[in-house]
Amino acid sequence: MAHILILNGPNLNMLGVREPEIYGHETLAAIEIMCQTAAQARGWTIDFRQSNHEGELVEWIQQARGTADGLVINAAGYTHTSVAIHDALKLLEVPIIEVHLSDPKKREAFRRVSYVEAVATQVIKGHGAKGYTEALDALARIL
Ligand code: DHK
Repeated sequence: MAHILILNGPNLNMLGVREPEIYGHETLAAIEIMCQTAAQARGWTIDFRQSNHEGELVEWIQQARGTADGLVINAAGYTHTSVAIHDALKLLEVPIIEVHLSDPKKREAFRRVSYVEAVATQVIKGHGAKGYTEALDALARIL
């Protein structure tokens, strides 16, 4: 039975009201239910978390060492800025799936750099909320 950590970065707690034309109408709570359902169907457990704080995300990634079989991460705005999250992800020896609701490469120039991409096993972007369950599908193929 696999245990998967799903991490969400800043402002993703505002999904549903935050620029729905870009991020969709689903709330983060709805996405968590989608992930719980998909994980249960595989007999997996998931730990689904969100933080607006870079250091908290770094600590959760560090704690995933030895406890999680895979990581799904939408680092949100920190994707484009955080060397600290990049360095923490390098500590993991399990598959890492980077997820974005939108496709940042098709948006403003400052979103084109991802510090997560270089350490990710796979990137899923631009598929809205279903990108999260696609990330679990990707982990199932890898694990
Ligand atoms: C979410 C964010 O909050 C942005 O800062 C990223 C990402 C894109 C998303 O599409 O899920 O640039």
